Amino acid sequence: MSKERYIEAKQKWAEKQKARGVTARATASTERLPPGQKLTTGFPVLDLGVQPEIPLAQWTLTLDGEVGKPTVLSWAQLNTLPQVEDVSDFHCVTDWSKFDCRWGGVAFTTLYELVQPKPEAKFVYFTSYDGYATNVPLAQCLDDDVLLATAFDGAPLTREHGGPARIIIPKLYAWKGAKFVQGITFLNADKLGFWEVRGYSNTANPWTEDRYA
Ligand SMILES: Nc1nc2c(c(=O)[nH]1)N[C@H]1C(S)=C(S)[C@@H](COP(=O)(O)O)O[C@H]1N2
Ligand SMILES: [Mo]
Repeated sequence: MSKERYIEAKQKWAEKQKARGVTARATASTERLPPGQKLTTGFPVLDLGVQPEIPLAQWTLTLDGEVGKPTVLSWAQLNTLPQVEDVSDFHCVTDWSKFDCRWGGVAFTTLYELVQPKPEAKFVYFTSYDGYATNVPLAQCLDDDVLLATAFDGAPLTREHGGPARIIIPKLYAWKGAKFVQGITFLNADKLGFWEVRGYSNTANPWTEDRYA
C-alpha cells in the first residue's frame, strides 16, 4: 500500500470508530494487557513506510522551545550522557501489545535537566526524520520509564524500529513514541502531532481504550 493510502485508511478507520460512538472507558482496566489488545511475541514494524537512513556522523537531536539552554546533540555527545536500561510493555493502537521490551538509552529526565525547561514549558512536541510528529504533556514525559532509546535487547536499535534513536513512553499507545527522532520542542501550549490531527486521541491511555479523539 502506498504511504498516502495507508495514512488515509488509518484516518478513515478513526473517523468510522468515532461515528460509531466508540469512546474511551470511564474506568481504567487494572490488567497488565490493556483491553482490546492481543499479545504478540514478534515485533511488528509500524511507520509511514519511510525508514530514513541517518548516518551517525550526520545525526543530531535538537532540543529547543521554552528552555534555558537550547541544545543540539551530536551522536557522540548523546553517548556521553548517562545510559540506562528499562524493561517495559509496548501497546500499539492497531491492537497488538508486546511485553518485556528491554530498551537502552538516555532517560528523558536527563535531557530535561540538560536543557532546563522554563516554568512555562508544559508540553513536548517530538519531530522525526521521516516527517512524523507527536505530542505529550511534559508531566508524562518525566516518568522514569520514558527513554530516548538507542538500544533494544542490548543491541543498537535497528532502523526499522526507529534507529538511531526513538522515544519510548510505555504508559501511552506507542504512536506517542517518535521513531527516528530529530527534535524535542518544549511548548507552553499543546500542538497536535501527525496522528492526533487525523482522529487519534490526544491522551492515548491504553487502559481506558482511549484510541480516538
Ligand atoms: N517517526 C515515526 N515514529 C513512529 C511512527 C511513525 O510512523 N513514524 N509510528 C508510531 C506507531 S503507530 C507505532 S505502533 C510505533 C511502532 O514502533 P515499531 O515499528 O518499533 O513497532 O512507532 C510510532 N512512532
Ligand atoms: Mo501504532
